[in-house]
Amino acid sequence: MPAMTFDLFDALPADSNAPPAVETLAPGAVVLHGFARDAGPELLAAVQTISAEAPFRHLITPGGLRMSVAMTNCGERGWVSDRTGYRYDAVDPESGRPWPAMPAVFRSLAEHAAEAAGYPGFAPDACLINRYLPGTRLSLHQDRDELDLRAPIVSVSMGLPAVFLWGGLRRADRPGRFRLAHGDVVVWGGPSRLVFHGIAPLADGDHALTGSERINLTFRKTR
Ligand code: MD6
Ligand code: FE
Repeated sequence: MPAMTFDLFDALPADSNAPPAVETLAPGAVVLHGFARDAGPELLAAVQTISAEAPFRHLITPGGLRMSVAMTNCGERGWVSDRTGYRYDAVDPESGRPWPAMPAVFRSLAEHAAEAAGYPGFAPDACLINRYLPGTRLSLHQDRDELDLRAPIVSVSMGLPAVFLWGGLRRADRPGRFRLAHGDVVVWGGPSRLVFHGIAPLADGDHALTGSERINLTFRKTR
């Protein structure tokens, strides 16, 4: 057999069931598999610093339910919920102080991911940080509290893997299920910007960097 055959064979993915590096969910929406893996330790260290200043908390929905996801924020504005509704606020209502600044490593990763997904010039002013423990879920929702819906959202998954529920433009649309692993980045906008989505209850596990947690960063341009 000519050597070339072996070269070509070696070029095939080791695991042909592995998802492609870029997976398309729908028009305007992609998963960049592993895009944030190298930055993981630095991103997680920054999450520690931020949550020391603005601790994770379980927000109350307008309907009076306590969210199972714990949240905090960094950047110029943070997403908050209480009995009066959802909003972006420059001040952490728990402390009365501005949210911690967005670290340069966060901003740079978000801008590069957006560019790689076909959204050059993304300038996030807010980063919502979600913390999941086994059993934590996020029910189907749209992200529609941002004023400028032309900007995409960049979402970074770290720690334990999750099942991402990806629906349609109507709440009743039956969602597909996609695995999001440590280092995966979802970018979506354009025709998919208002798609309903959520996270299935997190399975038990132990991750080398986060233990029993999943941490998700979502970068937004809120105005
Ligand atoms: C999460 N993500 O991955 C929840 N929203 O934990 C979101 O709700 C989300 O990943 C808007 C855009 C991207 C997202
Ligand atoms: Fe969302």
